Amino acid sequence: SKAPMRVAVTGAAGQIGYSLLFRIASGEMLGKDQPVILQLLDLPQAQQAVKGVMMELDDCAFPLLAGMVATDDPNVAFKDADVCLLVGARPRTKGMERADLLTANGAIFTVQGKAIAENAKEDVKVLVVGNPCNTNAYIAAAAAKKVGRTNPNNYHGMLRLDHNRALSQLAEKTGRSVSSFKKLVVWGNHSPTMYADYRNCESNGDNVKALINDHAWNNDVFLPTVGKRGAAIIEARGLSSAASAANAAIDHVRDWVLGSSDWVTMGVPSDGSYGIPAGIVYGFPCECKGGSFKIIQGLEIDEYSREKMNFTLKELTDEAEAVKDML
Ligand code: NAX
Repeated sequence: SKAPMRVAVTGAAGQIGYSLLFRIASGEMLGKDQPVILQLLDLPQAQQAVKGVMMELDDCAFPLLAGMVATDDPNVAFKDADVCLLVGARPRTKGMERADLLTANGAIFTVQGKAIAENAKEDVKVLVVGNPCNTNAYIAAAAAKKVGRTNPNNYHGMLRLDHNRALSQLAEKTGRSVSSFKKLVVWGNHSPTMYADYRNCESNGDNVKALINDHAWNNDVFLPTVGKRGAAIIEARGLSSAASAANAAIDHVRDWVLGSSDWVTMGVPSDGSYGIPAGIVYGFPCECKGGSFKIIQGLEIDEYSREKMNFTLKELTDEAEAVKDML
């Protein structure tokens, strides 16, 4: 049988953690034949809650769960990790300015990026879920780069929830199944400015843009619905998206590790593709094979798309500017 893989999860006592951990332990992320060891990081005051979650994981008697560690020390949590899911972050509280939020998270993600680079496997794959996830991944990658050892391109932000939300809106609009849609991409930031782009999307041999043929719907209904979906969930549920966010994290890492059969949206450090400045963590269409990913090249960018892509980029370059003294 295979040697266990070590998966570090931060914010393990939180609501996303509660949806995520059980699915990782059941083999939905790394494969039904892949044993896993969970290394759970949370704040000191959350350690008791983490213990409770571990008791429930025990009680599932998952055949693939080969061990668990709970800690408040990033150096312990990231030790020899193959995959790190950075879910815990400083939430925005009443009266907190955007700049304060960025600095509070900057402090967390510089520490965690350094600890990953010093302790994890050299080919570790890191996915940041905690918001602002693109900039938090950018910060972690910068901190990791100073240490060396790990690959700075393997520090990702999660855009997959936006991708999946867009798929479900397309399915509803056209009456077709979610699985019929291929080649969708969500460009940019995980925020209401993201640009979900179905110009290249196909469904059962049809081009989806031609099929829908409704620019007003795209501009006035589809993009706002996908962009504000997180707020709509909070409004309806009284709590932010958790199970769907956990599901998206599973999808992102599963495709990265095991390969993708379609384009997938990943927030990855730009290599300059499509004119996005190098290093900015931006949603791109990617393909995964053999444990690595590459950005799909050569897509045509029309004027409308360029404007949308620049708008969401501006938010990210502003955030990068705001944290530059921390890097
Ligand atoms: P919760 O508040 O339920 O849980 C967060 C957990 O993280 C808590 O247990 C807390 O103690 C822990 N934590 C805080 N700082 C930590 C640190 N420095 N080290 C380790 N653990 C720490 O939040 P939850 O609903 O689980 O959401 C977690 C994060 O995901 C938030 O930042 C949220 O904004 C973000 N989201 C990102 C999404 C995405 O698509 N990228 C969508 C869902 C979600 O909004």
